[in-house]
Amino acid sequence: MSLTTILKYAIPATIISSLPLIANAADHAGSNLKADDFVGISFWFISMALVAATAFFFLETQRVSAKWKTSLTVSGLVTLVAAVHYFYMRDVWVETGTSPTVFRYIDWLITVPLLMIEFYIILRACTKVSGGVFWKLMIGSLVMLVGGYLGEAGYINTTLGFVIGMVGWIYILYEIFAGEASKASEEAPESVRSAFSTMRWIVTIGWAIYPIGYFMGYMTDGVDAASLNIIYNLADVLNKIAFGVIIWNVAVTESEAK
Ligand SMILES: *C/C=C(C)/C=C/C=C(C)/C=C/C1=C(C)CCCC1(C)C
Repeated sequence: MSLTTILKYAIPATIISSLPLIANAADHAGSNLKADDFVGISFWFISMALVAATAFFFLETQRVSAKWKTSLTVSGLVTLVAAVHYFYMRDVWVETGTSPTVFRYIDWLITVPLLMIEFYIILRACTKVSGGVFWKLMIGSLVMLVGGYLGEAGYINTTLGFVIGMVGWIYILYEIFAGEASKASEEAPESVRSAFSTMRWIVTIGWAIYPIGYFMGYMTDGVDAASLNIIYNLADVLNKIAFGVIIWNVAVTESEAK
């Protein structure tokens, strides 16, 4: 057996066998989960869905052609990083009944840039796209998240935090709908163009759930901490798992077309 063959099986096997261990490591609060704590239950459900999605995306890298492997790996990293944060967020919620804001934002700070990189990677797999696209999407994400964090954590006025966050998000939307990323996507094959288009609708509609939650949670008396966490949790299923599945679909379609 050659080294590459050994690695081909050893790497996914190691990753996948370690996932339950990771799930267990952060589990201090499990026994305190109450049957009527629906927010806590949603944290549990979603953390397990994220673990399963991670195993799936990593394993499926074996199936697609070389140039699509990176996008699937990145999808798996998004769900892996989120899964680990969910274990900790779940503990904070179950133990204290308060919003795990710090963990939530650390997670976003890692996963949002990774999701943005996906746009760049899938374009790079099939068109000529400049590195500037990558940096613009990165800067937009940072402005969005730093503004939101400063607002939610009480360092600045919540309205100001909201406005700064919105500027970052609108800039990202501009870039993927009308800017350089959008223009580059026009040269891509049909399946990539359609995936790109679905991905940007997720960034529009799926991502809109977070500022709406923020607005209702901090700027009106609309929702309490429990509802805000349910809203953020459900949004993550769409924006992390479903987003990854769309990429998986285009990767498989394009790989089999050859
Ligand atoms: C996996 C996590 C994702 C995709 C998180 C996305 C988060 C946002 C799109 C947050 C957006 C916000 C604004 C647009 C303004 C107010 C503050 C935020 C940070 C909630």
